[in-house]
Amino acid sequence: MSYKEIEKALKKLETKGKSLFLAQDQGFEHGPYELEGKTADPDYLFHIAEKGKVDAFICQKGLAEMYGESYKANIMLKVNGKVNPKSELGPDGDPHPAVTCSVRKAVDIGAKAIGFTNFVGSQFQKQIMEEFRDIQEEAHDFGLPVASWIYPRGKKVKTPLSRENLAYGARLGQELGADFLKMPFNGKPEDFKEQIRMAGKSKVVMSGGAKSKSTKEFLKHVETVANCGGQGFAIGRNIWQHETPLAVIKAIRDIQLDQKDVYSALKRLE
Ligand code: FBP
Repeated sequence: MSYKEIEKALKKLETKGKSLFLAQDQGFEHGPYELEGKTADPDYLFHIAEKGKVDAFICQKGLAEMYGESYKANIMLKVNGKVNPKSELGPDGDPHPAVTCSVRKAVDIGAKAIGFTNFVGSQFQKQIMEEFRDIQEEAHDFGLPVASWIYPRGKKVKTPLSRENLAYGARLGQELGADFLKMPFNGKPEDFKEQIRMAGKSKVVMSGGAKSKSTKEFLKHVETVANCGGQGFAIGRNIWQHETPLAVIKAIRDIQLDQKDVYSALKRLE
């Protein structure tokens, strides 16, 4: 399929040219400690995605297959994942996620995009990149855009958030053919702009990170990234672990789509 077709599919993952994805694979990636109270209920999470009108809800196959049909939300199906290495159930050594879903199955489930983590710097990166090659090519054959999580990680990686490593990661993601690059923001706008520069046509979205103690501080990051020209955000815990997730989504959209500042966006939470 030509890239023009993929570009048409990408438009369906945007609102006014920008993207906000809600990510929930932390039950898999981190463990039950992330899923306090109602956040363990997939219906609660899908409800936030639908009511919040995010551009896609990111989840593993189980949630997508058993719950997705009941909700009006685009699904970005995460097709690889790893168990938390800090858990007794997790593996030792550098990360090498399991491929957990085929592209064909994701298409059957109705996914509108595919998500895949590339741990750049892992001693297993050769295999991970080769797995990504197959996924990316098959997804594009089916007309599905592909998002790559680009996380510098592995025992050789001493500074995962350095400008050099993030910029290199962005370039690897672009040259591997990922349509979106879901990447950390290290707090330095000039470094994020460099990630965007290295990414070319690949669209850089900021990864949310652990729940911030202060919504204001979190929204300041959102504002900075929006001002850098980022495509958007793929946020999990800072939305669904918040007591008013839909208000947080509205605040993010105010900043992202209507160029409001943090202080006026915070009114959504009053
Ligand atoms: P958050 O916004 O909650 O951080 O989610 C983004 C995400 O990339 C998830 O998709 C993934 O499960 C998790 O972060 C990875 O976390 P870690 O950096 O601990 O591997």
